[in-house]
Amino acid sequence: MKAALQAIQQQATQELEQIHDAKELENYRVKYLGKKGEVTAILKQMGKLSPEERPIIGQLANQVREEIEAMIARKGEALKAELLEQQLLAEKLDVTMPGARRPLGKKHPLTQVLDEIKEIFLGMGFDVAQGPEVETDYYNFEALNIPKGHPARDTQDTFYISDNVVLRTQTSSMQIRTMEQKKPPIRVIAPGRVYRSDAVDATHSPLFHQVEGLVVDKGVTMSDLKGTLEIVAKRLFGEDVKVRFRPHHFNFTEPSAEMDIMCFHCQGEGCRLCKGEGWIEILGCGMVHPNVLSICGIDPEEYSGFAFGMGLERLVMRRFNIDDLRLFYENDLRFLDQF
Ligand code: 2U9
Repeated sequence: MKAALQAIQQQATQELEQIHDAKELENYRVKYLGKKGEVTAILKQMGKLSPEERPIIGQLANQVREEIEAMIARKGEALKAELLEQQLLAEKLDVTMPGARRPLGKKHPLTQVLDEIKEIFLGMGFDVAQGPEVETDYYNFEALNIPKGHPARDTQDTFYISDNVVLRTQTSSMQIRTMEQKKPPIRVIAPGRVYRSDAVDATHSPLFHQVEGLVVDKGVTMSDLKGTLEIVAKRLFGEDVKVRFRPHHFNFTEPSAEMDIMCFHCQGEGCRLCKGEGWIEILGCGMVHPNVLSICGIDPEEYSGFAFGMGLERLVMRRFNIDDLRLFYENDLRFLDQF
């Protein structure tokens, strides 16, 4: 038995060298010290020994068990330290390495120019109003001096939700609400999405963006309109830009006009960009119709105002020389990256 114990100890010492992880170490513990382990088996046979042999072999067996326990503990510590070392090596971080660069997102060209326009008007004391894209017939048409059956309704190709509810064809409802709620002086712009039942092509889309504006106060005149819109044109297209106003007709303004800028490509000579005109149309405008002021509870004898409206897509197309409006909505990064 003594020889058997010595053989076990020798074998256990050798075998320990072959152990490389915690699982193997546990198997090793079970093999020698477990309930059915080799040392335990010897201890179980102690009863068969003579009373003289028993304490000698017992002491030796305990020594062997304690030695194996100590080896397991030492090996366990060594394995842990090895594991930690491996982890530290794997997680080593070189803080001097350059970081991985992520591509930076950009603002959509429509948003870029809209932000510029908002800044220009905010700088001139205007508020920015926002409101619903689904509107009642009253706010979209009636209050703008376009009664039921008026031919001006046909030109706007309206999407009807029901007899009395439409997708707004212009953002003017916001100026109507502003006039209903506030006393003059009023200075407000209303940017936003509008809808018209148009077939999609290079210059038309059933959804587009407008920026409209309204000024109402005592003594507001056509020259305030011209002065204000000329400043806006210069800020957007450069200080050298020349503007002109042509008479036009809108139901909600009287008199009405369209504002052109001199073609920045040919300086008025006429080229492909301005279709030979020398001038490029930028926006529509006019003095707010007295009927519209009255409908909103503002006395046209005491107050006057001017209003304007521009299509954002067309403006951005002119600004960046873009020839197809569909590019704005396709989310093609090769296009969007250029701005
Ligand atoms: C109120 C009174 C008057 C807004 C105006 C225009 C002229 C205009 C078009 C430009 C191109 C629409 O996007 S477009 O198709 N708009 O020409 N809009 S005056 O007039 C108003 C608005 C609100 C209460």
